[in-house]
Amino acid sequence: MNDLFLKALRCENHSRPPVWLMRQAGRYMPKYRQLREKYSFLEMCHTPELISKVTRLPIDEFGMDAAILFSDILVIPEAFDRGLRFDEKKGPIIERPIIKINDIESLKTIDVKESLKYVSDGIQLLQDLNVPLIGFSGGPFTVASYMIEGGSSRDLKKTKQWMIREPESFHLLLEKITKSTIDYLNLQIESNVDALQIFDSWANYLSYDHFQEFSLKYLEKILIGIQRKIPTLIFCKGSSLFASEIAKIKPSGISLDAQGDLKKLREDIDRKIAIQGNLDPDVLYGDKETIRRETKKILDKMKGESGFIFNLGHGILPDMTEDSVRILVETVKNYEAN
Ligand code: 1CP
Repeated sequence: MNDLFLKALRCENHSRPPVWLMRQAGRYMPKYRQLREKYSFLEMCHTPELISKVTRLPIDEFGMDAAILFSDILVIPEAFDRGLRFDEKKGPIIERPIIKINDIESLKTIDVKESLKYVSDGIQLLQDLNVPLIGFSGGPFTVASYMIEGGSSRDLKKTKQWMIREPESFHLLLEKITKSTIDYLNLQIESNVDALQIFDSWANYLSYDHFQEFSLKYLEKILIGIQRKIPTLIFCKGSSLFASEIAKIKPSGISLDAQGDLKKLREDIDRKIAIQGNLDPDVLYGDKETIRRETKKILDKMKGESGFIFNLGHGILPDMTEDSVRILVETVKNYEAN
């Protein structure tokens, strides 16, 4: 088993940094698109054999040092019975969004062993991977935003209006999502994932104080609820701004967005906490030389650091090419750390 990633999460890695990329199993891969001609995205998420197949695609093609489970953060609203579908143009649609307080009060705790069994079955088919498997969930604030907006949103206007006007019921919603997320992550742990990442992607829509009240508080509850049984990374857009606050809840690692300077952030964050990041994903639109140069800049900056994992500041986009991903991964893997 290649354990570079787990070593780096414990801040015990002394060779080159491990590398994996957010959204590494996705539409930029022709083999993924071929599968999508046969199956809808949700069919793929619901079928253990396809979960296993898609999770392996980037590992087989590019040799990343960790695999991320193929699934989506929106399986939680789906399991809350709010209805989920994916529109080719609009993206995710929640068919029964939260529109009144009673919609929150009547949400029932998810029986994860029943509703999300397909995820644990998928994880079980991945036990022969030769790299660690990362399980995941959304952060409660981000999941709540999809449940209120009814899908993707440019401004999270409905979510923030609700949060500001009705904080009490908004907290109740976050509380309910948190409880089911803890059960869901514990199910993934029991099924044998090696690490977890929590994606509170849209926390960057929050002010500094609201971040603590509506995002961080619930991320901490999750870390406590899973009893820190396995290493857990926290990602959000805005993580380089909120890094020192995130460090206070003691995750194993913080996944940093592309805005922050890794070297400066390393000095501010407790050295027991690993950092992950943070190449601007748009660099993947560059030519070979640009990708190599920008990747090396980060590698040089972090040379000799034991708790560093190479990643992007956010996910790979569907119109990026396999060649650019290959060059990035090769550059990290061929880097002489000493
Ligand atoms: O059309 C298709 O084939 C679906 C494209 C796709 C894929 C491949 C979606 C739709 N989700 C995923 C997989 C996915 N999503 C993974 C696992 C695979 C991997 O990372 O390689 C993960 C970890 C996610 C997480 C996820 N889903 C997040 C958090 C991470 C992030 O990017 O910020 C969010 C916000 C979602 C919601 C989602 N899922 C899919 C779409 C188009 C969206 C909406 C994004 C938005 O609102 O902008």
